Amino acid sequence: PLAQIGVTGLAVMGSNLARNFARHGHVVAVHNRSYSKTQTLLDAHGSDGTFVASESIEDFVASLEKPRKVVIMVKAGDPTDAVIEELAGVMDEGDIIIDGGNALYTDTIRRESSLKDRGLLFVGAGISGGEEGALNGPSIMPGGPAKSYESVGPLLESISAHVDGTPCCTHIGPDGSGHFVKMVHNGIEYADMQLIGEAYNLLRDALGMDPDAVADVFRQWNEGDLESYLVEITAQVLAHKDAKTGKPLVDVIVDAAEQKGTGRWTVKSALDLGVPVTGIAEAVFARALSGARGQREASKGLASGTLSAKPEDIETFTEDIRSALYASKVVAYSQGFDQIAAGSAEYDWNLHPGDLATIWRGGCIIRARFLNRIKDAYDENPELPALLLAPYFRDAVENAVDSWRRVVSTATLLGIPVPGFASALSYYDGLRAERLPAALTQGLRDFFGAHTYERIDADGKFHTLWSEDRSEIEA
Ligand code: NBP
Repeated sequence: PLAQIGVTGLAVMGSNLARNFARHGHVVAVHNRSYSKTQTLLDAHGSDGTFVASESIEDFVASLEKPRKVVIMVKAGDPTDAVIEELAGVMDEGDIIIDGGNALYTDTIRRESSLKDRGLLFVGAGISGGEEGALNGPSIMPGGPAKSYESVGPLLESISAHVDGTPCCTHIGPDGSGHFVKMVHNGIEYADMQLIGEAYNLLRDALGMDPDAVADVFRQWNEGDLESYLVEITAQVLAHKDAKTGKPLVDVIVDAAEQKGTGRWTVKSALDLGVPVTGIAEAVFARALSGARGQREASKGLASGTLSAKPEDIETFTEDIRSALYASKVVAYSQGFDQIAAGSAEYDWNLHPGDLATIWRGGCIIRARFLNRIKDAYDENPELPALLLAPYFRDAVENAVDSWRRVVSTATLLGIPVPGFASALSYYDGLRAERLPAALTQGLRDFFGAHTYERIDADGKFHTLWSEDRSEIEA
C-alpha cells in the first residue's frame, strides 16, 4: 500500500514519531541517510504497525500517496537544509515537507518562502515532549500555509497528546510561527526549571532540609496550584539514590548546567523584539554562571559579609517559598506570552495565545494545571494587556506578594542566590510603579546626546540646551 505519511531521520525522535504514527494505524514510509537505523527500527519495532522502508530518497518519496507528506527529524541546521534539498528534488507540486526538528524560526521563514516558490508546502512544526512524548503523544506546534493543515492536521492531531479529548496540536500560523512558539515554550521551560531550582536551594540551605524532605515538599506542592510535570519529576529526582554511593543522586551530579541553545535563542529574539523576558534571561545566565567552573572555583573565598540567622518557622517559610515560586512563575509565563504577542505583531502571524495554553496542557515538558488557567484567561479576554493582569493571576500574585518579598529579602540576607525570584519581583514592582527612574535616563540621554524627551504636561519632543543657557526648546 502507499504510505500516508513519511518520516526521514530515524534517530531517537524520528523512530519514536514513526512508531507513534504506525500505532495509530497509519501506513508509515521510513527513511534514514544510513540504512542501518532504518533496519534497527524495523527489527525492534516492526510489529508496531505497517512500515514501508526505503534505502533511497527516490523510493521513499515514491512510496507515499499524494499529496506526499514527509516529516524530517534530523539534526537542526545544515542537515535539515540538505534533506529538504534532496526531497524537493524528487517531490511534485503540492507535496508537503514538515520539519519537526528544533529549527530556528528565521530558518523556517527562509525555507518556507523558498519552497513556496518551488510549488511545495513547508510546515515548520515545533514538537515538544522529548523521546517519550514523540512515542506516546507530544505537543505539536505546526506553522506554515493554512492549506497544508487540511491534510497534515488530522495526521498530527492523531498522534499528539490529548487533554479532555482535545488534541495538543493546532495550526499555529504562517511560516516560522510554529518554531517561534516552540522556542518560547523552551525558554519558559528554562525559567520554570530555574525557579524550581531556587525553591529547592532555599529549602535546603535556608531551612536545612535534606533531599528526601525537599522531595516530600515538592510532592505536596504537586497536589495544589503548582501541579505540573516539572514539579512532579523534581520530587522523583530528589528522592532518587545513587546506586554507587547510596547518596542522593542530586548530591553526586556536577552542579554545572548545560544548554543546547533554545533558551539563548529566546532571549536573543526577545532582545530584538524589545520584550523584557527577565525570567528566561536570568535562567539562561544562571546556567552560564553554573557552567563557569574555573571562575567559580577561583571565587570561593569571596567574602559573604555578615549573614543573618536562618528562619525559625520552617512551615511558614516553606509556604512563603511556595508562594514566591508561584508568583515568579506567573511573571515568567506572562513575559513569555508577551514575547509571543510581540513576535506575532512583528511577523503578522495573528497568533492566538489561548490556543497555545490549550496545546501545552499535555505532551510537553511545561504541561501543568496552570495552563488551564491561562487558557481560561485568554478565553475570557483575548485582548489581555498582560497575562499577569487576568483576574485569577492578579489575585494569585497579589496574595503571594508578602511571601515573595520575605523570600527574596531572606535569601539576600542569607547570601543565597535567587536571580529568578528577585528579578521577577523587581519586574513586578517595575510594572506597578507610579514613576520609574527612566525619567532620569531620558534626562541624561538628552544631556550627552541631545536625544530629547517628552513632558508629562505637553505634547511633542523637547530638548534642554545643556551647554548653553539651559533653556528648553521644542525639538
Ligand atoms: P539528531 O539531532 O541526533 O540527528 C540525527 C539524525 O540526523 C540521524 O538520522 C542522522 O542520519 C541525520 N542526519 C545528520 Br546528523 N546529518 C544529515 C544529513 N546531512 N543528511 C541526512 N541526514 C542527516 O536526532 P534526534 O535527537 O532524534 O533529534 C532530531 C530532531 O529533533 C533535532 O532537530 C532535535 O533538535 C529535535 N529534538 C527534539 C526534541 C524534543 O523534545 N522535541 C528532543 C530531542 C531532539 P544518520 O543516521 O545517517 O547519521
